[in-house]
Amino acid sequence: MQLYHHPFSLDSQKVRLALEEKGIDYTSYHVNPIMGKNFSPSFFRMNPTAKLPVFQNGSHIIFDTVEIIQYIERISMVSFISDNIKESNQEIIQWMHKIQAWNPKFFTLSHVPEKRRLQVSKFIRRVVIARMAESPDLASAYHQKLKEAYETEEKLRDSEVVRWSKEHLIRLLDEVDEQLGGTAYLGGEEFSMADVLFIPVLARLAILDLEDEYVNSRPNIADYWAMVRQRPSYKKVIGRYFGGWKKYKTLTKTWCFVKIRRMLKKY
Ligand SMILES: N[C@@H](CCC(=O)N[C@@H](CS)C(=O)NCC(=O)O)C(=O)O
Repeated sequence: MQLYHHPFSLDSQKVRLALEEKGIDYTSYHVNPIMGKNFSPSFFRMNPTAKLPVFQNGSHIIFDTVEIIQYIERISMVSFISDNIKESNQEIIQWMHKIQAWNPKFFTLSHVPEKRRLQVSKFIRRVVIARMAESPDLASAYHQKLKEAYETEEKLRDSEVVRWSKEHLIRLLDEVDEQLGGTAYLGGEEFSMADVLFIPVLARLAILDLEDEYVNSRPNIADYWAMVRQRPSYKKVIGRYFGGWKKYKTLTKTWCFVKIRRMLKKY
């Protein structure tokens, strides 16, 4: 089994947490979207949306995060890899879809300093154009991604889009906080795939330095966040890259790469 993913990608974090929790071995391929690696022809040919993660088992390729996680659950049940071999119940599945319905894109980008965001966006567009010149047969799919990049910039200028994304997040957090007032985890007293989908949302808020506003202001979520960060899966998938000072190292490394490539005009 192969997973194409990146530590920066929230949906990749969800799938990797599921794989770690279920103890499933896989071959890992890092595809850094900030460096535009998701546009390299070999990856783009397999996945013309260029989105991460992508899970491959033989000829079976899955692009949807919830579907990948449910597939991982089924594999772990069939092979009895994990001690926790219960399939997610309807309540857990409902939580998974509710969490997945919040798209972190506009919220995240609206918290990145505008100058840096525009520089990265321009760099990625240049990468797309360079890859298009190398593989003209993929031109229409590359054009689609360029169009999406311009649309994203336009939407970010619309305060309503950003406000709507923030309100959606607040509704989700309030609902989770209420649930965690009665149970230790999202789906009940046991850790489940609903938690696997939710933990990266909290990690994203921490990376954006928004913990006080969104996490610590909700006591049940704050306690839960302190508890789930102790899990080995969290430490391996997220903590290793973004725990404490490490996030500065991780983000600076990528930023320097983009800056050098821009200077050298090497896309
Ligand atoms: N098909 C995925 C979409 C995942 C997704 O939006 N991935 C983001 C990162 S978390 C991405 O790869 N963005 C890069 C791009 O849109 O070019 C799902 O809905 O489960």
